[in-house]
Amino acid sequence: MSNPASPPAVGVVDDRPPLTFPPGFLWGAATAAYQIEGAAAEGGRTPSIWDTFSHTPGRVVEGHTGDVACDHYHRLGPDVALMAELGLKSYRFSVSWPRVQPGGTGPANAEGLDFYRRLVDELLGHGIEPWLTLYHWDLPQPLEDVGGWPARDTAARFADYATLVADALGDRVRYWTTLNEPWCSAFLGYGSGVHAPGRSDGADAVRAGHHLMLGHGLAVQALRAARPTAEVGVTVNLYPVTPASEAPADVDAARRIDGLANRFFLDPLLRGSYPADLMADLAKVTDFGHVRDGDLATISTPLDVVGVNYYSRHVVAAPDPDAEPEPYWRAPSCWPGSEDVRFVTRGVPVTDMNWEIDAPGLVETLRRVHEEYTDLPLYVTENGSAFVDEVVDGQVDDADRLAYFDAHLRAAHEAIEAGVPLRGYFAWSLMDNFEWAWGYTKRFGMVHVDYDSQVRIPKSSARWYAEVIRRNGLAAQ
Ligand code: IFM
Repeated sequence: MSNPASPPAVGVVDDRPPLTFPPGFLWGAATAAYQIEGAAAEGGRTPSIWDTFSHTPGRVVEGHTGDVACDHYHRLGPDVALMAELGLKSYRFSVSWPRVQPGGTGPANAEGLDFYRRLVDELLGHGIEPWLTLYHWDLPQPLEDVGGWPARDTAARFADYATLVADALGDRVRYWTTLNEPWCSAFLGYGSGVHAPGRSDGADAVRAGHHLMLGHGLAVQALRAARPTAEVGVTVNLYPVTPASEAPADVDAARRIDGLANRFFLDPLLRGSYPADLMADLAKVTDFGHVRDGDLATISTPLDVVGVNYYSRHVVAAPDPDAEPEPYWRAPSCWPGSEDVRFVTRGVPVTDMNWEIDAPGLVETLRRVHEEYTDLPLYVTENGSAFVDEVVDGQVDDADRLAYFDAHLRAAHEAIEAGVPLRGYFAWSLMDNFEWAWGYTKRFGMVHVDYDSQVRIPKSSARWYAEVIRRNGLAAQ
């Protein structure tokens, strides 16, 4: 089978045309605090749930932790210079909550905020637009100790933290994302437990999802109060969900997983309601007693932009009592109430995460958000792939990753031509980093990181992406 993400083989004529993106298209790359910063116990930072989780034996592959990571905390200047060398127009980073508000309550930690002030100033000094994410999964541990996201109060704490950051950085940061991928925080963190804090309870996962969205809504209001000119949004990770066949039972399995993966978040955030069919599917898990009057109005507080993270597609089939469950999805499950739905592999090329490469799925996803949910400007706030890289003579030729980006940028362009108001694209990731439960064993970066020496080597994909940015599009091949 041919690889949908690969350029044609040598000798095969490639008639793909050059593609130009709209003027002002925001080309960027993304990272997250715990994945790159290191300096876990410096400058007043206190543990987050990911510090606790990664230091718990058996939770992260090879016992890796984010203690040092890419040591970005100490290498901010050269790292931003590298971004400038690649020509990035924007850099999406996240603020570590326990660095700026140790413990998750009380006053700001000036030293923590100073790190982000320096980062933002350095970016602006190089003409790079800072794009700030408030929460990329690093809940302060003391907030987990009093209940974590399943507890309603965490939402209010998050809004307080948003105010602290907006007061400090609102004068120089235009783009604000409240949450990154609340599905992962809720359903991997509290459902399957493969992410921090590693709890496994379907009802807690559903409560966590609701309180994350409530925290988002309260934070949007707090950001607007602090900085009326801020452009505020949220980032959701979305998947097209395809039935393995047209059999009604497979179609229903796809409906259920689409409900949990996509509509659980899109509907409350952009329509102010939970889908009725999803609530029915979840009836044996929760009675939704945690949802109070007014919550959905808060959750759907109007936004300025919507961020979409896209990696792959889910193909699913009806439960089969005789089938061996896929290990990753086995109970405890991140699909409460639909644990028995089967995730099917189609035999198409996959990345090193075993995720199927499916660029057309990006077109579908962006069109769906625009056509079914919102006219707001959309940004691909993450898209990328892990592959095994090899350093040869000081170079990394990551042809697979480059082909993945190429195919997905072509898909992004197709979505724009179909009328989607897509305004920017952020590659995941600027550099190799701590890939959560996989530790440092998976590399998503356009820039290779040697974790012993901390030497950075831009891979072929980074050089290629720099050229894409320079041209504002893709050259004819
Ligand atoms: O590394 C993660 C990132 O933190 C969130 N989105 C998906 C990426 C790849 O798994």
